[in-house]
Amino acid sequence: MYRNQQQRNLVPRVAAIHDLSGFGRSSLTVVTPILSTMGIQVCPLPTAVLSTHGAIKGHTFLDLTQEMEAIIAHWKSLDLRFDSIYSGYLGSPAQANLVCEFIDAFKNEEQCVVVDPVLGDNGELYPSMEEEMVDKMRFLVEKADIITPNLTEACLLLGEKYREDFTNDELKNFAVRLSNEGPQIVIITSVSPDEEQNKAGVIAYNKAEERFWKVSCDYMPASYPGTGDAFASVITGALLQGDSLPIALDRAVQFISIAVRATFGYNYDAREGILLEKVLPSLNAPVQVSSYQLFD
Ligand code: PXL
Repeated sequence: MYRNQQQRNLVPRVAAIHDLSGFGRSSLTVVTPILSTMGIQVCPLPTAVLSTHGAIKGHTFLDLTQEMEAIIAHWKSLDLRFDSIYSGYLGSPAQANLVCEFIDAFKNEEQCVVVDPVLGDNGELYPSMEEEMVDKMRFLVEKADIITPNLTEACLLLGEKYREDFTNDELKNFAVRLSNEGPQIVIITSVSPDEEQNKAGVIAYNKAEERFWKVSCDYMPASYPGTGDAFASVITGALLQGDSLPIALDRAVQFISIAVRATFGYNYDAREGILLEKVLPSLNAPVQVSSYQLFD
């Protein structure tokens, strides 16, 4: 019945390999609404079920490694075609092998494989993350077309000691070294390009074009879980809609910026994440201001 889906999907379809955390706006509860709003069908392949993301004490955790194998086997039997495979938080190091197998099994020519190597933030591994996951993520990154590490994750993948004040040349060097592992496009978030004070931003490297891009925005003194998931989801959606890399970067930075501003004005427990529901419609607004620049 599904054989004729070898042709194009009527709506772009993403296999979203992330955890499902019930409360706190991260992973699938962020990925799904963002991509759906952008007109993309999300097929979740959940890696774990948690009561909340890991930053809320006492959370439950159900590892779905075995169930993933069964889900993948069923999807293979249906011959599903995915326009993108997009992975994030994994529930066990063994799942990295499963995701690699998934990519091999469902690979097609036009498809874009996005790996968000979720490992840590602010210079530290997430408390729930095993050291072994770093090696496994290195292995998974080789299979990706695009990766979206934050600066902490870039350092962990490269074996570099984390600092906040890397120079432009050091940041470029990190992006090139990561792309040498396989991905055509490397996007590093949570950086301050040009050592600009009060600016936060992202840099990106496109290996085929040998071009670097940067987008910065005003820094807000707040940090919300799940913003990395939101960022990588907008990138995935924008590229599937046909945007160029710098426009996709612009849209993702602007979306996070609006979402943080929509949230920061309230006296609110940051662990609940950005007030996504208030800003989702902005994803369908035309790009009005564009602030990307070549990063020389
Ligand atoms: O946003 C990344 C993320 C995803 N999933 C879980 C997490 C985190 C970050 O803390 O704990 C379960």
